[in-house]
Parts: sequence; C-alpha cells; structure tokens
Amino acid sequence: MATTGSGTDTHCPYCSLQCGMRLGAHMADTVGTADEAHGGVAVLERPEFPVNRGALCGKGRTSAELLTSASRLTAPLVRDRRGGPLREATWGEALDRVAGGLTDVAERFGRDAVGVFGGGGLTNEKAYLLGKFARVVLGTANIDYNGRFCMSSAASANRAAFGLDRGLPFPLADIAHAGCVILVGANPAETMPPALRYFRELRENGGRLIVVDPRRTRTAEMADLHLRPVPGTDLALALGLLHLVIADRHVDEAFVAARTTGFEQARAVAMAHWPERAEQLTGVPVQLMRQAVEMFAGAATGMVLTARGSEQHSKGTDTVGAWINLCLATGKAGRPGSGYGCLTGQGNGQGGREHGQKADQLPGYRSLTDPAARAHVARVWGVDPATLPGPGRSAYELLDTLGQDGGVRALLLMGSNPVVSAPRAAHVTRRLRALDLLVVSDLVLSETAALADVVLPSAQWAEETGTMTNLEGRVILRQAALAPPEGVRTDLRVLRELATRLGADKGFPEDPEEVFGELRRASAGGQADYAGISYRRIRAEDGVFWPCPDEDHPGTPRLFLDRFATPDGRARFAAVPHRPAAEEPDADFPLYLTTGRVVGHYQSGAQTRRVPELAAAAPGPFVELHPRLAGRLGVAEGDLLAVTSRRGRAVAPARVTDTIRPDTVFMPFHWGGTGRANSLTNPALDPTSKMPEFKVCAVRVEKAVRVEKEVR
Ligand SMILES: Nc1nc2c(c(=O)[nH]1)N[C@H]1C(S)=C(S)[C@@H](COP(=O)(O)OP(=O)(O)OC[C@H]3O[C@@H](n4cnc5c(=O)[nH]c(N)nc54)[C@H](O)[C@@H]3O)O[C@H]1N2
Ligand SMILES: Nc1nc2c(c(=O)[nH]1)N[C@H]1C(S)=C(S)[C@@H](COP(=O)(O)OP(=O)(O)OC[C@H]3O[C@@H](n4cnc5c(=O)[nH]c(N)nc54)[C@H](O)[C@@H]3O)O[C@H]1N2
Ligand code: SF4
Ligand SMILES: [Mo]
Repeated sequence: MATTGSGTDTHCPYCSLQCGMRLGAHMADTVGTADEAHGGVAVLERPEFPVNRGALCGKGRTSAELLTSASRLTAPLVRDRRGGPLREATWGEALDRVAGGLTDVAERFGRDAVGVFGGGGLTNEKAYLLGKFARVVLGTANIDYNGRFCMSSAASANRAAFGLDRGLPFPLADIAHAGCVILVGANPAETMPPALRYFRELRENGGRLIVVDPRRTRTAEMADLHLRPVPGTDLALALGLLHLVIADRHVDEAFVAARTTGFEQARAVAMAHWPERAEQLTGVPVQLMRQAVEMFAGAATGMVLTARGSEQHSKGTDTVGAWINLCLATGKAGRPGSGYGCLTGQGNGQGGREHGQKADQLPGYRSLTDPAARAHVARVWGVDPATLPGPGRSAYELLDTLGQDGGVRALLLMGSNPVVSAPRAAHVTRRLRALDLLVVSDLVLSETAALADVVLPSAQWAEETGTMTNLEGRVILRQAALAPPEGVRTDLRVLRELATRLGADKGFPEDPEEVFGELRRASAGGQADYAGISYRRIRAEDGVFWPCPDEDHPGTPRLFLDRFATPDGRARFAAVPHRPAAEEPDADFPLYLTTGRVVGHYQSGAQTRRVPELAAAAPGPFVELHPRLAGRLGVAEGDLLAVTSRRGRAVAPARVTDTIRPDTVFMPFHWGGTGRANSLTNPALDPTSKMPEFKVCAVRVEKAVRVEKEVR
C-alpha cells in the first residue's frame, strides 16, 4: 500500500516495538479507521521506519479509534464522599482537591505517606518529571511503577552479568543474521507480530530457531525445535543445557578466558545438575536438550532472547542469569550477531526505567544511593542533595501496604491499572480502597480510576509530543498530530499545575522538548546517557540509540563489542542452583496456572477493550486446558470453569486445546471482573528484582455449575 508522504510521523501507543506510523486524513491510504467528522485521524503506513517497515498489528492499526471514542474521559471527576458517586468537576476544583489532599496526608503522616505509581507507557519526559515531582515536590521515597511487573528480572540479571541493562544490545534486525536464536518464554506471534519478520528471515538465511514455552504457541510452531518445560522450571532447564555444553566440550575456552569471570563457580553448579535431573524437573527429554545444545553451540553466532515467560518468577533474576551463562560459555556475547537480549514490553518499558520513576533510581540510570549520582542530579534540579529521599518500596510492596500504618495513604497513579494487572488483585483492590486519597490520571475510566477520589483526564499519544525508548534502546519521537479535546490536559501540564499549587513554581515546564532538554543534562554521564540526543536528530536519523554522550556521537546500536560495562570489562557468570516455584501443585490445588497475552488486547485491556473491532475479536477471558484434563473434568469447549487458588477464584469459559500441557492451564490477564486472572496469581517476589510470580501458581479447576453464584 502506498503512502502519500504527508501527515505526521509518529509511533504506536502500545508495545515496546514502537512501530512507526503516520497519522493523517488520507482515506485512500488508510490502514486503520478514521473518523474525520469527529476530528479524528487515520493511521497510515510509514514503510521507511526501519523497525516495522510499515507493518502494524491490529492494535496499532485501530489505535486512532480511542481518540474519538465516547468512552474516553473529557472532564475531571471527583467523589464528594467515600462510597458516593463520581461527578464532573472543573480542573481548578479537581487540582485543588489533589493538592490539598496530598498536603494534608503529608502533614498528618509524613512525606513518605504520599506515594506515586507510574507506568512504562509514559514518555521519557513524563517519567522523568514524575520522578522529579516525587523527590523534589512531594519529598517522598515511595515512587515505583508497573515496569516492576514487567522486565525487572531481566534488568537485574543484565546489570549483574554485563554491568548495564538495555533490552537488546543490538538492533532487532540483527536477529535475521544470527546462526541460532533461543526464544525463551516469549510469544512474539501474539505480542509483537511485526517483529516476526526477523525470525522468518533468520530461518530463510539458514539460521535455527528454538522456542522454550510450556505451550505450543504460534511462535513455537515456527521453530525448528520446541522445548516445553513445566512452568517455573526454566532455571533447571538452563542448568541442564549448560551441563551438556560443558560435558560435550562446547565451551569456548578462549572467550571465557578473555572476556568473562566466574566460570568455575557456574560450572560447578551446572555439573551438579545432571541433564537427567533437569528432565525430571522440567519434563523436557534429555535428547531434546542435547539437540538444542548442538544447534546453539554448533552455530557460529547465536542469541538467547527472554521475555516474561522466563522472567516473571520469584527466581526470575537467577533464571535470566542462567540463560546468560549459556551465551557466555559458548562465546555468544559481545560479538556481532551474538548476545543475550530481553524483549522489553511496554511502549516505553526501556526509557521508563531509566529516568527516575523506579524506587531506587535517578535519571540516566543512576543509583539513588550513590552520593556522586545524587549530587549530579540535585545540581540539575537546583536542590540540596541531602533533601533527596532514599530508595522506597517496590511496586507490589507499595500496593500491599496502602492505607496501613507506615504505608502510603495518598496515592497519585499515572499510567497503570493495577486492579486488573497486579498480582493477588482482590487484595490490592482492598488496599486501594483503604487509601485516604486516590488520584488517577487516565484516558478512560479504568477499573482503577473507577475507585479514585479524583480522576484526571489525560491527553492521548496522538495529541502530545514526547520520546519513547524502544526495545532496542532506540530513542524515538512521537509527534502530536492533533490537539487534545476540550477538557483534557497533558500529564506534563497536570504535573506543572500541581507543582505550582504545592509551592514549586519553577522546574516543571509543560513543553516536552524543554523537559527533554533537562532530561539530557540530568542523564549526562550516566549509563543511559541521552546528552547528545535531540528531537531534531531523532527526526533525521529514525531514532538514536543510547548511550549518546554528545551531539557528535553517532549513538550506540551495538553494545559490548569491545568490552562489557562491568568495572573490569568482563561479563560475569551467575552461579545459581535450581529452586522450585514459590507454590507447587498439591492435593488441594493440583494444577499449574500460567498467564499471559492474546494478540488483540493490550495489558489490563483498559484501552483495547474499548476498541470495537478488538473487543469483537476477543470478547472475554478464557481458560486454556488440554483435552485429557477436560475429559477428566467432564468439560467441553465453552463450558464455564471455576479456577481457584489460595488467593481467590475466577470464572471463565473453557478453551480446549492440545497446545497446552495436560498439567497446566493458561489464562490471559486482559480482563477485570469475574474472569480476572490476577484474582489467582501469587505475589511471591523475586528477592532482587521484586518481580511477582505471575507465570506460575497452583490452582484447582472445576466445572462451574451455577454462574450467578460465581459472580461477586
Ligand atoms: N497483544 C499484546 N502484545 C503485547 C502486550 C499485550 O498485553 N498484548 N504487552 C506488551 C508487554 S508490556 C509485554 S511485557 C510483552 C510480553 O510479551 P511475552 O513475554 O511474549 O508475553 P506473555 O504472553 O506474557 O508470555 C510469553 C509466553 O510465556 C509462556 N510461559 C508461561 N510460563 C512460562 C515458563 O515458566 N517458562 C517459559 N519458558 N515460558 C512460560 C507463555 O505460555 C507465553 O506464551 O508483550 C508486549 N506486547
Ligand atoms: N497475570 C498477569 N498479570 C500481569 C502480567 C502477566 O503476564 N500476567 N504482566 C505484567 C506486565 S508485563 C505489565 S507491563 C503490567 C501492565 O499492566 P498495567 O500497568 O495495568 O498496564 P496498562 O493496562 O497498559 O495500564 C495503563 C493505564 O494507563 C492509561 N494510560 C495509557 N497511556 C497513558 C498516559 O500517557 N497517561 C496516563 N495518565 N494514562 C495513560 C491506560 O488507559 C491504562 O488504564 O501487567 C502485569 N500483570
Ligand atoms: S506490534 Fe506493538 S507497536 Fe507495533 S503496532 Fe502492534 S502494538 Fe503497536
Ligand atoms: Mo510488560
């Protein structure tokens, strides 16, 4: 399909691929729907943008629908009393109420009783200013964000192994030229369809694809080899594979000697994990493990890419470390065509964790506990470093203690819908209800916004400009194509107006390019150095890869080619033994539950469930189960199932399929209400990353006899 070349170049509002698109009113070239009568725009192709080369998934194609949807918020809402209804208010009233409420809680319970919860979908400018707002204006330690539920385990493993955390250390297109790729707990066929092109090209070029997933997904169907571990046993599998690499003499001794440390300890741990033991724990036959090792070690170059399937575990950091070990032992890192990478998830999952909305972190990926980092950022902010708070609670820990003694009592939430997406969601909902003040900024009345005392209607992606950092570490620019509707304000403006009301009349500009200018200075010299990146350069260069320390620096598409980012320049092996999931099946809860995504919905579904075409294609939750299990339970396709865990219960229709293991059921998490998968999930946290165990818990499944009894 041709494009006219006119229109505004921008990027999709959803996932970390940040597909390039053009917004315009040229109906002839429309790939999405336009509603010009309502001032809407059409989604057009932008084939010259290198990551997706014009391709969009259904979510991107229909993304403009929400701009004109009757379900978007166009006026602030306030609640006069607990349990009372939300009513429309003026911006002045709503913002006064927020500023007054935050001040009141800080005065009564201390500054740390005011909390902020951000999102990996926010632009870099918003994430940066939200972090500054929390530390400078509110003076609270308690700010964290939903990225904790997303890539945090890969981030901590990346830092431990390589001294730096960037999702992919190479451009996505490099995948096509690797000899072998192991894709672990990732289902890009549903989660990043336009990226499939590179996996297809990989195979056309003679490379091999190995997929590790308990389910035979559409991604697994593309693979040369599919390993199907029991959920929660990837660490044992990675150890078994490393054992075989060592036993079958596939170790790249020269690489290990020249560029790594810690091999002996990792080797000792792996040698204690016999492949037969790995088979017993994972259910993956040794013979398939050996095939995988031969494919991977036998290729000249190779990559291991993980996503949430391997990371969202109470041992996610160690598991990713064990996958990285496999790259290091076979010399497949820090070389062209080789390396470990994490497929980040949210639109700004990468940038959102670099600029200070994380509990332990300052802009530029600086640490909040490093005196030099505090001094640098305090200088940019014009404050005394001693006034900057220390690290606060991680996302689940923050939500878990809301409204309690010593917990947060007033929460400002921007860009997340935890009532649907947090683990043990019924408990989290109760905690949100226990707050003295809940303020939610959102585009729509999400399940979480519906609980708020004040709801602030936010502008949407096409109505404001800002940068995002995609899964490759490429900083891209979303450009506004139209003005927000009357009654709606940008998050940057809201922060400025709140800062003013709370006594900070400087330092919170509303213009994104001005905020980005300050972000560049704040990140200068840090690991995620954006100092040399400007809006002008991003436009001219199809994005710029960080680190980019000055305007003459070309940016860094490929990391680690000469040295790793550790103090001695060497990558570090992780010596980590297997351990079981926090909860294993037993007599009462005999099955594994795992959770994830379907192609048509995004995250908590707050946005995509309001797009008619997407809602029609995937109208509600379901429980995937194997025909053998269905037979045992006397369940047929479409029958309602009640799924129970130690945290709660969910009801949804059965989807009978032999693509799943007979000992496991799967639920997507895109819906709230009775079919909410997170009513069941286990908030057991990884000790390092504080990632909850979304991908495995123990459940019981029964045929739901009386529907009405199940509806709470
Ligand atoms: N359509 C769609 N696309 C999205 C999103 C969305 O919500 N919808 N969200 C975006 C975001 S924020 C993210 S984080 C990414 C996530 O992208 P992915 O990680 O690809 O998505 P998931 O479906 O969560 O999990 C991937 C796979 O992990 C498998 N899995 C479950 N348990 C285990 C296990 O123990 N081991 C292994 N090896 N695999 C396991 C599941 O069967 C599933 O197929 O997607 C992004 N893209
Ligand atoms: N069971 C289970 N649970 C999971 C996962 C899983 O695999 N299984 N995955 C986890 C992962 S990886 C993630 S990333 C989380 C995500 O879960 P959430 O944090 O709930 O993510 P979203 O649904 O994207 O929520 C974003 C909200 O912010 C709004 N919004 C979007 N853009 C903006 C903006 O610019 N400004 C403002 N003010 N609002 C905006 C949207 O309308 C939406 O209501 O879910 C986690 N939960
Ligand atoms: S793959 Fe992701 S970025 Fe691309 S169109 Fe789909 S949701 Fe948007
Ligand atoms: Mo995510």
